[in-house]
Formats: sequence, C-alpha cells, structure tokens
Amino acid sequence: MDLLKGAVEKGCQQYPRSLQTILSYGTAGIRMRADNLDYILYRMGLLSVMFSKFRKGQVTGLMVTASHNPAEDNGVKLIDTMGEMMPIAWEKHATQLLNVGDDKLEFSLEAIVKEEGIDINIPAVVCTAMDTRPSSVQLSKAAVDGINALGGESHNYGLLTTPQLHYIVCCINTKEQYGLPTEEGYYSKLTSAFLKFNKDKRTSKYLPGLHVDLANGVSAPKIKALKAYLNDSLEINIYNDGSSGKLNYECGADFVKVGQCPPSGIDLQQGMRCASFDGDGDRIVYFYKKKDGQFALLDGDKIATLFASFLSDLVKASGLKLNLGLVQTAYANGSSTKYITEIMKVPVACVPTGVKHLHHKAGDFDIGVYFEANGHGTVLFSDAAQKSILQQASDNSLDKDTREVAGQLITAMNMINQTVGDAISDMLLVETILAYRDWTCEDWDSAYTDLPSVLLKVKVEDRTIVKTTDAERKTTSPPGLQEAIDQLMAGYKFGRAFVRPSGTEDVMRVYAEADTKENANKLAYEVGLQVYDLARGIGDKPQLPA
Ligand code: G16
Repeated sequence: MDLLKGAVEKGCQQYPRSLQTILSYGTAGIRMRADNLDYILYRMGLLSVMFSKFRKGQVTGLMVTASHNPAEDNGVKLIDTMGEMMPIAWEKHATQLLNVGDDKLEFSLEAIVKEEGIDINIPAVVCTAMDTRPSSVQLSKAAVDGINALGGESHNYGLLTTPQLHYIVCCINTKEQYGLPTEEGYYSKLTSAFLKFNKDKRTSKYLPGLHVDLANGVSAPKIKALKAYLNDSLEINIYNDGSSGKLNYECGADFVKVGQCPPSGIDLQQGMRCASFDGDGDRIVYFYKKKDGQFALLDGDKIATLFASFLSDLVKASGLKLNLGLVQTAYANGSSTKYITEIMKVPVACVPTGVKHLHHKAGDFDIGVYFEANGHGTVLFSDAAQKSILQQASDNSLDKDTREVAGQLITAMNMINQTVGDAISDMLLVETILAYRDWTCEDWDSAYTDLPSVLLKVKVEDRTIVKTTDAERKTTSPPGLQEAIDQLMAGYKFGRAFVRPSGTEDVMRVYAEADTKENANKLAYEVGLQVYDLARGIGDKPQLPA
C-alpha cells in the first residue's frame, strides 16, 4: 500500500485538513464557501481514482461546481461510468474522507480498498471539468493533484457544463456508442437530432425566437458555441452571459423558480418565450408574461408533462407497447400530479429530492421521464425500449407512417442527454415539441393550472436533527413537528406542506401550496415558525412572504 501512503503524505503537506466541522456528501456532492475546499477537492480526487479502480479502470468523472449556490461557494459532483451520479452506496466513503483527520487518511483509504475489494494496481482514469467560479481553477488543480497522487490519469476538460462532462464520461466508457467524447461531439449529436426533427417544420403560432438567461455561468460560452451548430433554426437571444453580472445573482433557474419572477436583465414583454439555466447548466425553467400581465412559470413539472405527453403520443402512433412513467419529488405541484395520473393516465412515482434518486427510479420504466420542479430532469430509455424502437423504425412489414414515427422517436432520443438533467438538451426538446405542436407558451401552460406555492428557508442550529420519511413528505423528528404541520395543513383548502434539510445549503427548506397565493404564503410562514421553534432556529424568525 505504498501508493496510498505516498498520496497521503503528499496531500497532507500540501492540502492539510483545515476544517473541523462534520461534513457530508449531500444532495449532489459537497458544497460550501470555497475558502476551505482545497483539501476536500484533493481528497475527492483520491476517491474518484478509487472509484475508477473499483469500476475496473473505466473512466469516472469529477466536476468542480457549486451549481445554483452563490459565486463565493464551490463544490464537487462525482460521476459514475455511464455518466450517472456516483452511486449512493459510495457516498459513505466520500463522507468518511471528508471528515477524517490527516493522520487517519491512509487508514480510511485502506478501509475502502478492503471493503470494496479494490485491486489497487488497476490503472485509473478520471475526467475533470469546472464551472466559471473564481475558485474553480485552483480547486481543479487540487483535485487533479489528488488524482495524480494515487497514480490516476487525469483528463482535464477545462470549462464545461456539468451535463457535458457526464456525457463525455459516458461516451468514453461506451466506446463512443453514445457519441463522440468531446464538446464538439456533444453539440453535433444534439443539434443534428434537433435539425433533423425540425427540418420540415411549418408553424404559425410557434415562433423560433427564444430568450435565455444563462445565470452568468458556464452555459454562456457553451450556448454561444451551440448557436453555430443551429444555423437559424432556433434564434437564441442571450442574457446574463457573465460579461457584467455575478453568477446566480438575481438570475438563473433557482432565482426564477423560487422568486417566481423574471431574472434581472430580461425586460419581460408579452409574446416573449424565455428560459433560465442554472449556474452549471443542469437545470432549466421556462417563463412568459400572460395576457393579463402576470408572470407565469413553466417549471420542471410543466416540462415533464410536455415531454411525457409528446413521447407517449409517439409511442402510441408507432404501434409500440412501452411502459412510460414519470418520476417526481415532494416539490411537484399537486395539480401536476393530479393531471398526470387522472388526465394523462401515466403512472407517477415520488422519491426524495436529488437527481440521483429520480434517475434511479426512472430506470423502472421502459421510458422514464423524471423532473424535479426546480427544472432538473431528463428522460431514460431502457435498453429493451431502445432496441424495440430501432427495430420498429426499420421493420419493412410495417406501413411507412408507423416507421416514420418510430424514426421520430429515435431522433428525439438522440436529442436527449440521458446521463443526467441537461438544460441545453431539455431546451432543444422543449423547442422541438412546441414547434411540433405549433404551440405558444400559453398553449403549453393551459394543460393544468398550478396551485399557488411558496418556498422558504429557515436557519437552524443543526439541520441534521430534522429527519424525514415518505419521500421527504413527512418528518419523524424533532418530536411534534409533523403533528404541528398536519394541523396547519388542515386549515387550508388544498393545503400541503413539508419541510426537509437542504443537502446543498445550510438551511431547512419549507414548501407549501394551497388554493390561493395568500393561503400558500400563510401556510409556509406558519410551518416555518414551527420549524424555527421546534428545530432550534437561529437568526431572524421567518417572515410572512410578500
Ligand atoms: C442540486 C441537486 C438537485 C436538488 C438541488 C437542491 O441541484 O442536483 O437534485 O434539487 O440541488 O437540493 P437541496 O434542496 O437539497 O439543497 P444543483 O442544480 O444545485 O446541483
């Protein structure tokens, strides 16, 4: 185990543990203020090498980003060999490496080797990339130092969106069956499918102009590159490209979703179709101004229903018998779940927050559409479904129309980044479907009306004291909290609320929905006060939302 010893000695000199607080690998990796992250990135570099060795030398990925968090934060997301998030079973190893003292690091690495039966001599390869945060360059270096210290080969792709790195890892490990493992290969795959699907489009209501808020993040240079591949088939007007504003500040998908208002920088007018990406390009929400002048959000739930109804129509028209399902979290608006089950008649599953949970569950269906309300999602096609769609498209015993629809399904599939939620890929598919249906945002939005909802944050002394169950829809601790929430909910028509500790920020999240905005606000506020009182709130008490 000289390799481990050497890596630890080097790391502890250059990247000594500088935090004594207990950390954990959360909803999507680890994130916090960037100042103390060097040693953490070094250690996550070590872990990604271990993970590559565990996967018999297949390539794993390490993305330096804190996604929707403020510019001062940073973090890391680790990627599995098919481009999914690192398996939950490995999160305990990450948490262990995050918390162990320098003197115990070697022992912890040895323990992982033993527990997972890793052959330490297998060569390892890790692909890395980063977002545009000021700290990302230095933190990438720390990660690469960790990778190299354990003898791993590192391929640094520089600036990429998170989903682009997921795509590249998958392409490499599938020996390019999924696409070419380069940024150009990514644009080329997605846009070829987009251009193919849209080549004969004739629309009267749908207009190709789209206004995109890029959160002053890494998607800005990437959307500029993408535009060159799209010719004029989609006119993308770019806002918040990082040339002046601050990352995620008053802009981006999270700001728009939580604030239910346009981002700064976009003067929203009627007739404009707009989208907001998050800081690392894995989330997207749409919005527009209604005829009555109100702001309207088309969030992850609306995107999921758009995708599911489109794919379900194509599946039916192609004569295939495939089981299509939708995966949501507790944040899904009650109206969306009702619409999907009662009108669309599509099965819905509810899982805890975190794309890793949704992605996993979506694999239970032939075609699994998964989305968090915050705009994080994609579609998975099982191997069997992909095979039968391909067969159907080339079965000459079938009529031409049927084969053509199966061909459209293949094209749609090629537009989708199945490895993870991807704002660019989701945007191309939304635009394709709107053009295909010749829909405006109003048409899309008219399927169902969201119940008014609100999200609050409450600061508490220690958010780990709040425990949840039933896909985070109920709390089991601290005592009395769930009973209090149940009582409050009963006082409001369509009242529904839940609380959960965030896995990406040091806060408790409170969600509430009800028949009116005023009632949703009141319910969230009252639940927030209970959290503050029963879960040892700190700082200012929650305020009644405006
Ligand atoms: C990450 C996760 C999402 C999650 C979000 C908020 O998004 O990938 O699945 O919904 O954090 O999580 P939490 O409520 O636990 O803070 P992103 O886009 O920031 O990576």
